[in-house]
Amino acid sequence: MPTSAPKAGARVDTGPGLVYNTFRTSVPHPLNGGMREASGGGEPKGVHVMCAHIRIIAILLLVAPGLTPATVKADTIHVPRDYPTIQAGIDAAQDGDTVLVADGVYTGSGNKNLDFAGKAITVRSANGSLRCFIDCEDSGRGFHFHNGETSASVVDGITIANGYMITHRGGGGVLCYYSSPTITNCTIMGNRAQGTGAWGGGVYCEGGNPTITNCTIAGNTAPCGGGVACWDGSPTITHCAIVLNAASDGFGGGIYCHYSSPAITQSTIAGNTAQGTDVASGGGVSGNHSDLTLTTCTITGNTAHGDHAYGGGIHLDDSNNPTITNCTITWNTAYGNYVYGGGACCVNSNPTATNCTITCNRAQGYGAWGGGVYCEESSPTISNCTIAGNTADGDHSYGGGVCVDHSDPAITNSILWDDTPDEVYFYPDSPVIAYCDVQGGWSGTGNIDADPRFADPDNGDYHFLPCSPCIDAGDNDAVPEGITSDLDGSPRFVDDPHMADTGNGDPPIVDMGAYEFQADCPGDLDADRDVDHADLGILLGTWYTSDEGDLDCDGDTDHADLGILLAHWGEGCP
Ligand SMILES: [Ca+2]
Ligand SMILES: [Ca+2]
Ligand SMILES: [Ca+2]
Ligand SMILES: [Ca+2]
Repeated sequence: MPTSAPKAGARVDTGPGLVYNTFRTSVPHPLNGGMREASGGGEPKGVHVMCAHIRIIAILLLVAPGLTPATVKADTIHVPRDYPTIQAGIDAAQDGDTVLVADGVYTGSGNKNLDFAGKAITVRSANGSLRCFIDCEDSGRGFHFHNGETSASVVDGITIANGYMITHRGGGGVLCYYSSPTITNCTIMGNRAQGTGAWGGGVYCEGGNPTITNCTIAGNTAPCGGGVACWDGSPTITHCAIVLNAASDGFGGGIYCHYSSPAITQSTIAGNTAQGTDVASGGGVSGNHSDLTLTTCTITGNTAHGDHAYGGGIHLDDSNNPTITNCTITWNTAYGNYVYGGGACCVNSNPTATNCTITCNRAQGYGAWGGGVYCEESSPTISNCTIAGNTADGDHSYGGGVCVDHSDPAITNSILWDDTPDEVYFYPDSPVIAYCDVQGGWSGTGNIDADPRFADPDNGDYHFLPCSPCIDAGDNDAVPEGITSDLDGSPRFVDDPHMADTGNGDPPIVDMGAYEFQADCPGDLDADRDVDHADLGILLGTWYTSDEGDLDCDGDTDHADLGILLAHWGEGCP
């Protein structure tokens, strides 16, 4: 093996059967404002033909007299049985073939910097990613897609670990350059991208739309996008865990996207860190000029830390139309000197957030604005969100729930409760807030100031107990088009016959907050979906003394409520 990288354009013989081909292009890079180096080279390309005769024999059999081959059967090429390395298997494969990789730890030349060369093939482990491990040994990356691969180029069930790329375009584990492969059931962990313009410690996508499903992307690092970065591309990320990644220049600990529109669905983005000296943004997700879509994701325990820190969970900058639906944004932290948005921060952006809980996030610093949400020069549309238990903490801290700075948000059907030091802070103009439950009160149509009766907020359960004043109190017209279910996936429009319809629209009236009260478990006072001794204990313990045992929502606990409970005694709920 050579001890130094080959020169640009060089063709370097490295020994029997191995040839390096290199090329370079230059592309403008938004971080350094100039040109950066790109290399598609350096990868060994194994030249193996020893099994060609097997393929020829197979074809001859198929076309032999008496046989009528409707289609040529796809081959399965076994590594290492048929070919000693994964690359050799790929080189021998044709479109439609599968390279089946046996259990083992794969290292060294031919087992990293793997190049599909545009083939529509599948590289799959025999027994899943826990048993099939590419160890890049801190030199090179796992896969490099750069020949216009489509979703028919598939990596399935492989662990890609300990990749390390320096100075080249990023992608410590996987680089997709104007390619759109499918990466599924993979574990991409402990990879690093380093150097100016090196993005995506785990995966970097530039100019393509890869599909990433059922993957764990963990413990990767890069200057930007510790787990995943995309630029001018729109990857689809589904059922993934993007955890414990770090961005060392402070942009997007979990995911960083730039001029991209990724669709991230049913994924967990947790425990990631964006750490910058001056600026840190998006501990979990950072989007710049990006209309990302986050749907049914949990964004939790992420951190942005810098002198100026923006968005512990999510940061959106110059992004016109991001969509955040059915997401749980909780326990994220932004801290530093000047801090903007513990849960989410939007600057010159207009996201639509629906059916989200934004809870227990924290902005902490000398000046901390927006424990839950901070928006600046932005017009977010926030509807049916539960914003609770967030904290802005510091000498000059404002907007425990929401901080509105030269912005024009529309906040409807939402709950702002138990945030510290306050629910809403604005400068200079008051936001439009309607059909919301705001602790301390807020002027606006349909707003209330009443205990929302969360089931168990101390343990993160923001469903309603019976007779919550938020039930049937929202504005049907404020629910974005196409929203028919709540954060649980349960119906969004449900009537509770015990609650007056105090909201707006034709019944059933939408509730405030992220969860719709389903009214399908009468008698259940503790929201654990049954009617048993615990519920009876609550009712009898508050008999004529408070409304905690109220089931018919008339403000007391009496025989009528006991009657409802006993009528459903012993029932489980759907
Ligand atoms: Ca309702
Ligand atoms: Ca009702
Ligand atoms: Ca119960
Ligand atoms: Ca009652």
